[in-house]
Amino acid sequence: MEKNILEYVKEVRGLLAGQELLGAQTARAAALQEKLEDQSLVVSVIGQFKRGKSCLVNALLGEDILPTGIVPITSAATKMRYGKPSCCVRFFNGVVKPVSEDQLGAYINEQQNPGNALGVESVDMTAEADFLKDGLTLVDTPGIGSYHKNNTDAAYAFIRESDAVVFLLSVDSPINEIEIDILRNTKEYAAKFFFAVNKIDTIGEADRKAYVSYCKSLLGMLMGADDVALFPISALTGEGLDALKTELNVNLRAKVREILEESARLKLKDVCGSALSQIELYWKVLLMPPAQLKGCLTDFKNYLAALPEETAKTVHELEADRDIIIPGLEETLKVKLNEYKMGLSGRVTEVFGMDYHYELPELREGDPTQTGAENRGSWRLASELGREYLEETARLAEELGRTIDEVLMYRESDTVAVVNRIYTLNKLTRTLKRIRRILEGTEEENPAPSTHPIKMTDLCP
Ligand SMILES: Nc1nc2c(ncn2[C@@H]2O[C@H](COP(=O)(O)OP(=O)(O)OP(=O)(O)O)[C@@H](O)[C@H]2O)c(=O)[nH]1
Ligand SMILES: [Mg+2]
Repeated sequence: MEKNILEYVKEVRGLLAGQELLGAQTARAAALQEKLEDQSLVVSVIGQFKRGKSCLVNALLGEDILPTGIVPITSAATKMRYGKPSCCVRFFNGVVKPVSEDQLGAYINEQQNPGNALGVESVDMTAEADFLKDGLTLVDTPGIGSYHKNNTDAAYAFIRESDAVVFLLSVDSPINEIEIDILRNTKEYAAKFFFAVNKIDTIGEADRKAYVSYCKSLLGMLMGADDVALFPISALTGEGLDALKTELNVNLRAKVREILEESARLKLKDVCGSALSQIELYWKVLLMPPAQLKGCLTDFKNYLAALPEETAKTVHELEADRDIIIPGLEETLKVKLNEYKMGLSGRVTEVFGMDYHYELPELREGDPTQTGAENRGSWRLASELGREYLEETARLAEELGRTIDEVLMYRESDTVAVVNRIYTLNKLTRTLKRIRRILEGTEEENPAPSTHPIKMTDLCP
């Protein structure tokens, strides 16, 4: 590609910005730009459940930081970066809670947090381990394929963010269908693979050799490569770890820029694909039989109309309608506001089948600028905070109702506005498809610019 990948990321971000229904893709393009500018590389340890991923992360760091165990355990991704030891749990509703290392299990162990009832999105940890130097993020992901489907989903969600992966097998079994699936999926997002087979301390030399030779040829076939390096290791005894570490130093740490660029290309291709699918969903809604569309809209409007009563109830239950001071109320209402936004997007998906994205502000527990008695704001009257919450939720609902009317061109009396919207959308579709083809290497850059005037076909999906 002539243009560098950062320029394409910026172009896609610019194209998507301001498109009401493409907020999630815009946010991903923005995150990709930040990642490339910061040159921050994410390497994840992935694999089927119980292969020894958490043990391997501990071994690479040289510290027993992560909980490990015999039964399905890890239920959320833990991102490790270099820094003074610290640990924060990140929840789906935007709350970020500092916890001590020994509390970690309560959030990321399937047994202590079954089905992820606490809504943990991921954990951010810092440790002063040499392996994490040079801005590397090492991630322990949940195991894939166990009875606990939420762990599989959490792992797959994180794989999308990985630039490189250490794919961990174990001598317990040769590569199976689940692992082949993981590999196929990961190839869509990660630019570099390192393969290791764990628990070699449990078998003899002859079995090791047979295992490695069998899996190496299978992996070669799956990766479309003549030769794939497969590192036999024991995360428990440390055997073979030095060879794996050397490989990671030579082919990961020393090649950050190269890996990031390739990973950004894969991820940007996915962002374009996801924006195109969302546009397709949007067309499906627009082309619904009018009576059906009207039914959906009525459904949605009824939902919005019922919200003020619900939010008033919340305020009342929290006693936020009284002239008293309630410590921590401001923080509670901020969390409720994030959850309110999550409810709105969920409902759009439910009724129309499309995504609707809200940026959720991060809410740090224990941060004096946001919470706690030191915060002057928290001494405000509950009634005032409650009123603000009611106003803000009403504004969000009204804004969403208007956006939905606009994007679905409902009750739009101005024909020019309708034509413009369709034309812009079709132009965006064509541009995204072209960029995706360039990223795939199936189209040349800089074709002669089109000079044709607007045709009827520009106005149809
Ligand atoms: N013998 C032996 N056992 C190991 C080795 N590595 C891990 N184990 C054991 O395998 C079990 C699972 O280890 P974990 O590190 O928790 O595995 P995991 O892949 O993180 O598990 P999930 O997160 O639940 O998918 C534990 O009982 C470990 O002690 C190893 O190299 N040799
Ligand atoms: Mg684990």
